[in-house]
Amino acid sequence: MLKIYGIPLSPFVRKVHWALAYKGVEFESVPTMPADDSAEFRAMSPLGKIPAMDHDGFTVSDSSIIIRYLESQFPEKPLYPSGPENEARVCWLEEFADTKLADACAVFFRERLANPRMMNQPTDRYFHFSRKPGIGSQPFVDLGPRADRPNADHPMAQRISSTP
Ligand SMILES: N[C@@H](CCC(=O)N[C@@H](CS)C(=O)NCC(=O)O)C(=O)O
Repeated sequence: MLKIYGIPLSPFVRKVHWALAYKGVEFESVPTMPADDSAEFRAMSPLGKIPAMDHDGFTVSDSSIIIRYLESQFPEKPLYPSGPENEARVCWLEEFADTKLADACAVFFRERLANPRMMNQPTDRYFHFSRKPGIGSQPFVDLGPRADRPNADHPMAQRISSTP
């Protein structure tokens, strides 16, 4: 039996659920919070991150690694294109989505949803969305201006924070 550990609120967990649904592979979802410190979970995910996978006793973590494993085990409906160039392009997009894009979205998830609605904590008004002309819509984390923030007097921090 294939088990995926992690709560589906995590985009990385949903990414694996979606890959399995696309491939038509049945699995059991085991709701597990990030940083769960049970010995069983840490044996699968030493960094404490979700998702982790248990496939008939073989365990591994990280959404991209899990999906590469699934691609080898269940190759019938491939998720990655054939050919080294196309595969490299898709892997680059996946890496971008998992890092820069996820980090940018995490700020809004934390400040707009998690803190005010789930953690009963106020939103940090110094985080907000702005645009950089010429690049199009792009998320920025506002780091200034505020004396106790790093680079608060940097011109870019001033410009970003003054952009409506
Ligand atoms: N690169 C990892 C990222 C997974 C990740 O950051 N998961 C978050 C939840 S959305 C987590 O478990 N965070 C707990 C921690 O960092 O301690 C992947 O693709 O699976």
